[in-house]
Amino acid sequence: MSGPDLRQAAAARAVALVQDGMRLGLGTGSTANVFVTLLGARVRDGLDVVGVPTSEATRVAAEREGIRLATLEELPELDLTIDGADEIDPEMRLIKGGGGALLREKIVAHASRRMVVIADAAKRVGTLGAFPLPIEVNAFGLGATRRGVEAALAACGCSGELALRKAGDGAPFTTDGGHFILDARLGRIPDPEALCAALWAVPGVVEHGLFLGLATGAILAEARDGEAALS
Ligand code: ABF
Repeated sequence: MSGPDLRQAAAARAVALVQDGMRLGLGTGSTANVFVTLLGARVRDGLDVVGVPTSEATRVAAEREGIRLATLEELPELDLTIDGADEIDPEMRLIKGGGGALLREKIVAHASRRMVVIADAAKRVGTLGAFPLPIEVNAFGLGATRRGVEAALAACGCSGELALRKAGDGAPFTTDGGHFILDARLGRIPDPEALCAALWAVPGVVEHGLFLGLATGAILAEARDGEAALS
């Protein structure tokens, strides 16, 4: 059983949660992308939903599938968001943003009554932090913001390398919102709530990849006896 099979199984279960008339948040990443593809098939079978995409990549994929789209100006409250994650802990706290879409993902998740995470069960961790924490920052003042982020990390008992994310051509990676990302390799995050507050207090930090109190459910897929088991 491969990673794609597991993503397919989790996404298929999530599609079954979608009901006629729902206003949906459409996540980003390879698992969310499978969800968009499966949702497109249901839409072509007559399901009537409207989606708000969390990235330009997802917008393009959803349009290709014929899914009706809207903005949060038009639909400020959503029924359900389905999105992937990079890590999920036992309290359903998440690290997200490995794909760089964390800002729109968090805005959309916050606007949703429910947010269900779909992922390979390998994303489950006891303590968040093995996956580098993405911190989206304004390009203006990068050096000063970086120092502020380092101080916030240290104040929360986190240490590790802070790296400016690069694109394939070696230039800084730029998000859909035109910002940069600092990836913090921390190993473990002892107090995610404290770190969340400390990072938000740094001018220049636009958003970070700690999603706390946003996920209301998770569909995690793992291989068991050659089949995909969901939990
Ligand atoms: C998005 O896609 C991100 O928040 C997360 O970084 C990533 C997960 O990707 P995948 O489903 O490809 O593992 O949800």
